[in-house]
Amino acid sequence: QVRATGHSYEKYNSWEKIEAWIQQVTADNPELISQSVIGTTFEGRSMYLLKVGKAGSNKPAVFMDCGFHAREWISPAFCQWFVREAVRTYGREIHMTELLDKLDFYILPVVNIDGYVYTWTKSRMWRKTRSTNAGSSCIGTDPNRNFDAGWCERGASHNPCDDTYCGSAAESENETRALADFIRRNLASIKAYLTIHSYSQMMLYPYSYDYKLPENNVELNALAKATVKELATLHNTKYTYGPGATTIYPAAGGSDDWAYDQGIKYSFTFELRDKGRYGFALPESQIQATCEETLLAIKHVARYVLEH
Ligand code: ING
Ligand code: ZN
Repeated sequence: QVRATGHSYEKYNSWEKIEAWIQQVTADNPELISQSVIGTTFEGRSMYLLKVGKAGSNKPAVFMDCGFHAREWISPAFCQWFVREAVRTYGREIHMTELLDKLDFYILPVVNIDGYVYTWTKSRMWRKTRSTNAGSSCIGTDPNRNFDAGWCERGASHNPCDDTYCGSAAESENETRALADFIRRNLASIKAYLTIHSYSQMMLYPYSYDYKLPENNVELNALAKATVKELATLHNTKYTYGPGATTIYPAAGGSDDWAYDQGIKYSFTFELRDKGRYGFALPESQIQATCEETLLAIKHVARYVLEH
């Protein structure tokens, strides 16, 4: 399907290959995919957003992003896998067909493109963006500490040299501002916000910036429980689930908490494989199994959202 770009769904792809893939998959599937650019990264790269779904009016939408953190390579691999499976199984598999007929998926394949490029070219374990910081020689802000949700109150640092630096202000980064602006503009249609990270095998919901619980926490807990059960049916991969603050750690400024407080009542952070054996350096041999099981989870959430 995708030719001559050197792109492979079973391998990790450089940004150059992902960018070529974005153009190719859009060109090859005009009935299902349209493309836009929602912003520009600090280093000037275009932030592409794919809208995946059968054309229709007033459709609800699910927003999903990948590649917040540069070193979490399995995350962009999953967004690519998801788009491929959407176009490959539309009209062939009843559930995907119904999902794409009735809702749109907004897919942001890589949020932190500059950081991702840096992990390919300079330092594999880089996490943050690549923006400069006034008064410091240290580079980058943690994009998942940069949202206006209890910004920098806990589990985040005011020191630009730290990996969890919250930035000079909420939405100080081009990348987070572009994402937040898009969601604000499309709040009427976006019913779910899904953000894909690694690693730990967890399905997290708000809140992470505080120990309070979301108003629909009973529903979110039940949905997460059913979703991780579905995920495990494929390869018996075990996920834990719960509110971020008590399930992983308290951390302010995350995108899921921010999206939830904007009124998006189904907001989840997924932490994909593994649980630490390989960590961020998950071998390519696990891409297929990881993406297949995660696809089950995402389809489960989307179906739930459609029915509620
Ligand atoms: N984990 C997330 C992080 O940004 C998280 C956990 C989720 C924090 C939601 C805050 C809100 O630290 C990884 N692996 O990045
Ligand atoms: Zn992350």
